[in-house]
Amino acid sequence: MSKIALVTGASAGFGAAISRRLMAEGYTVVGAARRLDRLQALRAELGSGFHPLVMDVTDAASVEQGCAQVTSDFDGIDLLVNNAGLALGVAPAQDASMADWDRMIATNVLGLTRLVHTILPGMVRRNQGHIVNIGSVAGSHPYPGGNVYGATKAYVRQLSLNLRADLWGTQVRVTNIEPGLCGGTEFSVVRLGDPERAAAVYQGTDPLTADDVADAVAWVATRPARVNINTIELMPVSQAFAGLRIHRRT
Ligand code: NDP
Ligand code: 8X3
Repeated sequence: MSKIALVTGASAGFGAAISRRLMAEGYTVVGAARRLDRLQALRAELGSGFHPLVMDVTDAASVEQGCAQVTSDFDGIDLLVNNAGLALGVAPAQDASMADWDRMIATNVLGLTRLVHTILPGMVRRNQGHIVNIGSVAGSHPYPGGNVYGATKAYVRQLSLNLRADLWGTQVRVTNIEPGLCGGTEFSVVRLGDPERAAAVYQGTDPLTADDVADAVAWVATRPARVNINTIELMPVSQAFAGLRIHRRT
């Protein structure tokens, strides 16, 4: 029997790459997202081992029904990849949109938490399973315009570690993967709302790719059962820390 992975945000970017990679590792993959046409295209590419699931992680009923569907179709979920997420805007906090903040919190914090709350009890009952959360360097390293997006990823980071504390004595594993600048996904188009501005983010850089992130997910998931990788932070070589800024009176 192949292992079952539930990957959220499978219709694009990291989630699609993670789905491809996990299937290559022998997993049966349930790929969840809101855009069914994208999931169906992935099904056409990957075959019957990929199961599209329409789910909006911000909608409690959608998550409940989707997860119930997965647990009735399969014995249990061996690997949950909590990848669905987004950034909206780069404005300083004092100019940012509350609607954007609301949506980031609803998706990156509440959505991810809802998935954990729904799936984790079954993993503990079976004393087997692995939750891989997709955080971000933005959760550890502040930058101008990162405000609520970075805060949501700091939440993901701390939740991942706190889950480990609660899961002591079980075989259930938790990992937080924190990528830096990564190109080739819809992330910056969603964040900036403009393909040209999005393309400029990566101009002259050699950013991470979605396959690099999928590689990290596959690696943590295929360690021996005794090994828990708590955190992976990965950046392109072209990205580094900017340090602290000092404003001087003129
Ligand atoms: P993309 O925009 O390419 O993909 C985001 C995915 O999330 C899509 O499949 C989208 O599917 C899904 N999604 C968004 N909102 C919801 C929702 N309410 N319910 C269900 N699915 C949803 O972004 P990336 O692949 O680049 O990013 C994936 C994750 O990685 C995010 O959590 C992001 O914060 C994080 N990240 C990204 C980095 C980057 O530079 N790209 C770096 C570090 C972290 P659909 O619209 O069909 O629902
Ligand atoms: C995405 C990476 O640097 O744009 O999480 O915040 S960054």
